[in-house]
Amino acid sequence: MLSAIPFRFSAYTPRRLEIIDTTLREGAQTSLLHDHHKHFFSQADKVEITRALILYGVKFIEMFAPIVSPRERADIGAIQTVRDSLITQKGYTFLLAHVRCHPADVESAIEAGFDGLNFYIGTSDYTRANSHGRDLRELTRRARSLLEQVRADYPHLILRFSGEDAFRTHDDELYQVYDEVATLVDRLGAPDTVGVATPASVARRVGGLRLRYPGIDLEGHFHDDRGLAVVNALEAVRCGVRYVNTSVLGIGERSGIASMTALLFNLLIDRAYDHLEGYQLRGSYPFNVMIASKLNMLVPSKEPVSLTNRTHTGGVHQKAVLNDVVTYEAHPLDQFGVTETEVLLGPLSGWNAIFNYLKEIRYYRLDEETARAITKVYKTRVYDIGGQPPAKVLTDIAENEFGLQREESTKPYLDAVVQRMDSQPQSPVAAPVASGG
Ligand code: HCA
Ligand code: CU
Repeated sequence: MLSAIPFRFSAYTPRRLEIIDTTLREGAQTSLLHDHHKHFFSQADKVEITRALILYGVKFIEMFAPIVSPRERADIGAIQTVRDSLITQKGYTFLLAHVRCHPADVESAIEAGFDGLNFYIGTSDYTRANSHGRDLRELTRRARSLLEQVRADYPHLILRFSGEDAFRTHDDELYQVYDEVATLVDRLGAPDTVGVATPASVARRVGGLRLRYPGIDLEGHFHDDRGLAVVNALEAVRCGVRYVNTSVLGIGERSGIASMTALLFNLLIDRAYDHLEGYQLRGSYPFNVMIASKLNMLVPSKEPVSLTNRTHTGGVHQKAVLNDVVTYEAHPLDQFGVTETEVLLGPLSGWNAIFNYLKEIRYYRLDEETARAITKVYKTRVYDIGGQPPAKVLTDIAENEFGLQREESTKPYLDAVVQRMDSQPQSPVAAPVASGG
């Protein structure tokens, strides 16, 4: 099915940083889908993710080639429809198919109306021996003749070539392949397929490619096996890579790849403002929450753009944060849509937080001295509460042992206040959202 309003890549001026989001391809390979009994993204999920990506400002979305499964093939039309429906609002978004250097993959993608093809073929000793088993000369010859033919027959398509496992491919072997295909493609990728790269090796590899192929844009794809995906992506950007593969929450094969919102968050902190043009950063946290909920989980605690990073539990931290959040919140998370600070009532809370909670959140009439006395009792009980929430233990002590009374509510808006000191909804204060994430 061809797009209703075709658009030429040559009419688009790429920004300083173009995210190529691959949540729908690499992201669909995450084992988290299996861990949480989900297994695949439904068509409705894909449509929602596509819409969110486009509204967020992403211009390039990678998907599986239709040949992967009948279901993948069937979902492409719905994704194109949502893309087309947003053209007047957001401009054109390019849909790219991830294809092996196989004519059947290529034909299926062209027939489905993709805007571009992301070719990949294993170039390292490992992928050559265990994936396609071809020697380098044969591999190069095949890739070149396929690309030549596609370039000639479909000049409007955006073509990219990646040597899979590039970071375990010797320089001379990678160049041998890339020299043959470089003039035929719009971008060259150099994926760190198994997560072995470091910032130093990224700088070396990107520097080498930059020098050898000065006219061609580069694409980065970094796996997180060492926990370095985001830092490697940042280094790649610093060294001149324009296109970066990300997924929401960094989901992907094994521990995944660079997280989209984590990358943009770091670029903002590093003041690389020219890289942030056109991205709706405030949508970051809602986007993370959306994908997490599709995986039936909370936003992981290690995700930089998370509520966890605005949640405070230690007594010293809570006291300081209640005075001024900047004491323990260094980053502009509000600009990424994490708009609240959480102070969790727990065993480590001190009298400050308890005073604040009882007075400001629960509207008890009390003075500081009473709060200190209540805290002493609370600290002896809170470790032994069975399944009860700490807030229940605290208010029981406050009411039953200290006889605290609530303020008469003369302010009607108080009923509508939402606070999350405690995960248990208790009238008149609703606490609808589970903490964490
Ligand atoms: C894989 C493929 C890939 C492809 C990256 C790319 C990788 O799942 O092995 O095409 O640029 O990490 O190499 O995701
Ligand atoms: Cu990958």
